[in-house]
Amino acid sequence: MTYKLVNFSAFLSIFLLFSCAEKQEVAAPEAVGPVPTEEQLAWYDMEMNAFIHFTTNTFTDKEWGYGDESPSIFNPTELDVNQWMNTLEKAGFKGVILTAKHHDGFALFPSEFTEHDIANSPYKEGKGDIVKEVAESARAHDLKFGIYLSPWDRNRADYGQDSYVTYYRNQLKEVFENYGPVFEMWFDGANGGDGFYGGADEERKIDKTVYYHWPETLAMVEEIEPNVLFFSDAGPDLRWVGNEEGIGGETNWNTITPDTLYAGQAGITELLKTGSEDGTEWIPAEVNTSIRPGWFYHKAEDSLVRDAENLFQLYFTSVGRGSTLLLNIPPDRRGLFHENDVEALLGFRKILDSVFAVNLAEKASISADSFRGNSASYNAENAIDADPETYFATDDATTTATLEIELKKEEALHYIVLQEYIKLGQRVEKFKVSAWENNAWKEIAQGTTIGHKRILELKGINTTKIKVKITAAKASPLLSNIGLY
Ligand code: FUL
Repeated sequence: MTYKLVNFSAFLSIFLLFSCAEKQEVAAPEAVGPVPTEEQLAWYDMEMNAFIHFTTNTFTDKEWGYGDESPSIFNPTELDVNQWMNTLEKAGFKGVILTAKHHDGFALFPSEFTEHDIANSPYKEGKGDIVKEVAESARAHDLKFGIYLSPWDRNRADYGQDSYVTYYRNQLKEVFENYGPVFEMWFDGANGGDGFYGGADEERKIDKTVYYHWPETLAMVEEIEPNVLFFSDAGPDLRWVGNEEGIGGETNWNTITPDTLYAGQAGITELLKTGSEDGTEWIPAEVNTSIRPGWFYHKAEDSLVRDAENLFQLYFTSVGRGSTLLLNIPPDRRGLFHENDVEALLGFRKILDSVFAVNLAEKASISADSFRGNSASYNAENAIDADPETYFATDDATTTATLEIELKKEEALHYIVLQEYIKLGQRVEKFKVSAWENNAWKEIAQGTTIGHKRILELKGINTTKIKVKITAAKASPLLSNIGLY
């Protein structure tokens, strides 16, 4: 008995040794160019985050408060952050970023450093703290919490002086120390202009490249929250996509060279949209837009809410182009998401669930014209195995690839999802998709970059076979996933 056991385990070790050898004999490709951090990788997987714009503007019907609004007008009488978070969770959002302070300077939290805050409003008789409520409710609904604290402050008398920067940093400390963890810090680009400024009623200009001493300010925040992602027009962790319409670049490189991104430069918005293939840093574009024309709630816009189908198209032009979507949903004067917004969000979820219910590639068979070192670790199967950690790869010298997927039977295909293994850098420059129709290949879609995720419409074509041809890449293409829906 003992003898048999020993024998069996010896056999098992030899077997394991051989199968491991087969898996390990071919070295993994080396990274090409800049690569994402762990936090950036987790951010892609979140796919959709919500933005919440709420302040005195909601009660004055403005988009940019002048800074002279009395806190006494801030009075949401039916406020229910759980209604917001419930809706977001049901709609599939993974994070939420709140305007803790917008340009008007009104703080949605009781700040030690100003009187221009919620503590001086009728909300909960001055005992309320909406930043705390949202942070707590978000966590209870499995949503990560993020903060927008506008650097521009039209209320402060000292805006433009050094003492204001100290004030701003004190408030950053307050929100990061009291309401963390914070996954994303959102810095917007509007900085300076006319305002109340403690009664001065004048125009103030600052040099936004130096005034806030960003390197020191960000280092201070990072000390409190090492994993935070900083969003701004130019990064350092996430970049603006260059428009507020919800349109990501069809060509979307996650890489960009920060030095090329100074405001006012011609073509800057196009550059933010496409990134640059030879960029020196990994700074992905975030696609931010609002469910309504404005960022804040206005009754007159109740009939102008994007509908479910429109939100679904937004998903394509953001997540489907390798970015994430940051969708603003502004609470109304009651302190609730308006019924029209809720209906659109839940309808959007229904469409997503039905479109992506069954991935036909999972049960298909797949082959490639070549794969890395003829090793099973890199064959085409790795692109349909539902494991994002395995990937199809070619030999280093091969920068093109043809993969053929054969379905079990003829199906009507509506969408193809392609994903690169971006941990080792973004590589694909050009690809084509063809379908087998009337005994011949017919090209049905094509694109440039893939990145984290690329979704293309296949318009319901009836077929048994799909071919994905990577025609150009800056190095051996690595595909972690191909999905067919
Ligand atoms: C901009 C701001 O000026 C808008 O009011 C809004 O907050 C938008 C998201 O960012 O820079």
